[in-house]
Amino acid sequence: MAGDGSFFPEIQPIAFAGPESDNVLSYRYYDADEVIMGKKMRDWLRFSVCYWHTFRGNGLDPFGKPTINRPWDDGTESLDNALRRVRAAFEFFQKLGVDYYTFHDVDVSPEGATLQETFDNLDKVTDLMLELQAKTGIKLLWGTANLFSHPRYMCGASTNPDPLVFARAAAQVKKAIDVTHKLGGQGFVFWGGREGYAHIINTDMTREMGHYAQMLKMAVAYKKSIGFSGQILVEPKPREPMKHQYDYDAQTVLGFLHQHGLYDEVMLNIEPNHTQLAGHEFEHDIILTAQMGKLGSIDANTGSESLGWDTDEFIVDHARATLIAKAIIEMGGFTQGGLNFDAKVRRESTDVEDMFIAHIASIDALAKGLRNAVRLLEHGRLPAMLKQRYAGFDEGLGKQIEEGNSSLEALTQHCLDNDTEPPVLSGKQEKFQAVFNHYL
Ligand SMILES: [Mn+2]
Repeated sequence: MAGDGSFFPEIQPIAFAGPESDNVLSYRYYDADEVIMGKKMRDWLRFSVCYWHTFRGNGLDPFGKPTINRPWDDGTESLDNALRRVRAAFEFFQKLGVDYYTFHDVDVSPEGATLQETFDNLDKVTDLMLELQAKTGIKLLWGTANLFSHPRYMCGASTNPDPLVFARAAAQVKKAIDVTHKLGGQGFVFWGGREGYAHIINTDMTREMGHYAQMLKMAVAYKKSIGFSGQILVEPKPREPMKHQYDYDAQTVLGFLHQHGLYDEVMLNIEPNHTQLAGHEFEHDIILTAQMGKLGSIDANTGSESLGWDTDEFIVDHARATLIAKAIIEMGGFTQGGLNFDAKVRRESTDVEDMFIAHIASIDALAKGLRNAVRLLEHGRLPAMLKQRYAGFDEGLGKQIEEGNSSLEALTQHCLDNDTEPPVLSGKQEKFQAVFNHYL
């Protein structure tokens, strides 16, 4: 084991034990090397552990102090503590049996007294990460820069009214792309936590959004200049921490990218809890971007319908997992993205084994979802029902409309020549729902 087996002595590597297993420290549905629909489960799902929740989360909330103390973490911002935490993290990834992880710059490495010292710290910590990657075969899914925690970013990073803050954010982005590239990461994510406003009266939205587009253009240009082949991703979220955030939801971001000539350069990282905060159903943005060829990666989590904030819970619902897996299969699988657990154990779940159980339960739910989606698609009944619903657009008048070969005049003439009401066609929603449930 990467950490000499010294951080989780009670936990054996998590193995596939089959659906009859009652051991919560085993997989019932996730058999990593099993081939289904022509691909190993590990390659369909590309599971990733996030560093920020799982190795920096301590249960702090606006009403209470930290509840979670990890035995390897002395709670200081020392370099020694950061390096010890990296060794614990790699042992966790390895025992869990995931292939990928993700991190923000400040998750792994302490900020120094100067920018140069901050960079030097990040170099030292990522040197150890590179060494442990080589030793374990674990890979970096994507990296990112935290441009929202430090007070300097309180009024935005690339959307800050002060160009010196923009410059500081640019320096942080450049360094974070450099270490992501060094670690062989397959993507770089922008989540604009402070890229929005608290009140419209002191905000010039057009200038701020223009500046944000400039930051993305600089990142794309820099990525190309150093030969970094990972994807640049934007992660939508409508609010929290800001009252309004510019990356509101997937459709908003796609329009923004198109407006600024970035559509072909930037993919989306979709987090279902953020989709829910935007007022959509859990699966909406995943299915939308998958169908449009813009789903780069997924931050696999969910919220609570009864709460209006981002609770970052692990997905355990089989119906939802099936909808996600179906979208992934229908787009042909991920190329450089994956299912990254941007999810945290509850602040009341304070045992070390809870970290494992939470990930195992969600990995298994998504693996069950994959198996369900494969049966649903191979059986073909539901896809055939959907195709039938739109069959009118496959020929004649419908085909002319769809292909742009019709006009208001031509359609008016058609209606006058055939002056009858269109038939009432049932939407059959309940039948679709009933058939979907056959595969769960
Ligand atoms: Mn996220």
